[in-house]
Amino acid sequence: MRRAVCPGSFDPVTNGHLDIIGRAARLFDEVVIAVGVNASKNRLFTPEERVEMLEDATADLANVRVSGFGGLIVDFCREVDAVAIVKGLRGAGDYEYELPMAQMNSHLTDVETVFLPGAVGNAFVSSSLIREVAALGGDVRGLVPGTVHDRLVTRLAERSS
Ligand code: COD
Repeated sequence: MRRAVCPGSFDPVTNGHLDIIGRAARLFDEVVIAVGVNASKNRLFTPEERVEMLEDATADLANVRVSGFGGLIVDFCREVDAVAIVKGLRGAGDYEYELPMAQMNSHLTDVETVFLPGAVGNAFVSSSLIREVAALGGDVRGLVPGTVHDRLVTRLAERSS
């Protein structure tokens, strides 16, 4: 059984994330999506809400499960017995950000990092831009799953009332 971990903040999950998760699920026997907290980013959804949205969005992928995690991602990988961390790269900016993390994780353990090139059509999609554009009234349908879009609109309306 070769298991991989797809970590991220997923605040909220986008079609870009789902492309990477779906492709990882074809490469590995099992994929665990690890929902973490990036302290440097503003949060819109709680970790529990993000787990719920991911469970819903990946319900059709039989070998994918979702879990929250705290602490080091390599410790989580050891806990679930994963051999690899799978990350998506949209461009050079992602590579600059991800490479030192992959090197640090490789220094800490023997868990490999596997980079998958993001699909060209999703290259401009990030959770932070989705939050910003939706908050300013822009239409982000088609960039996130339908249920995520609905929850986004509801949460932003709650925040502004
Ligand atoms: N297309 C392709 N890939 C994409 C897209 C897209 N449109 N959008 C995002 N991705 C990829 C990102 O490149 C990333 O690989 C992954 O999806 C998750 O993205 P985010 O933005 O949801 O998640 P991040 O970058 O905020 O997550 C950071 C982690 C929580 C994974 C990270 O901080 C972490 O591992 N923290 C744990 C603590 C730790 O171990 N720290 C030491 C690291 S060396």
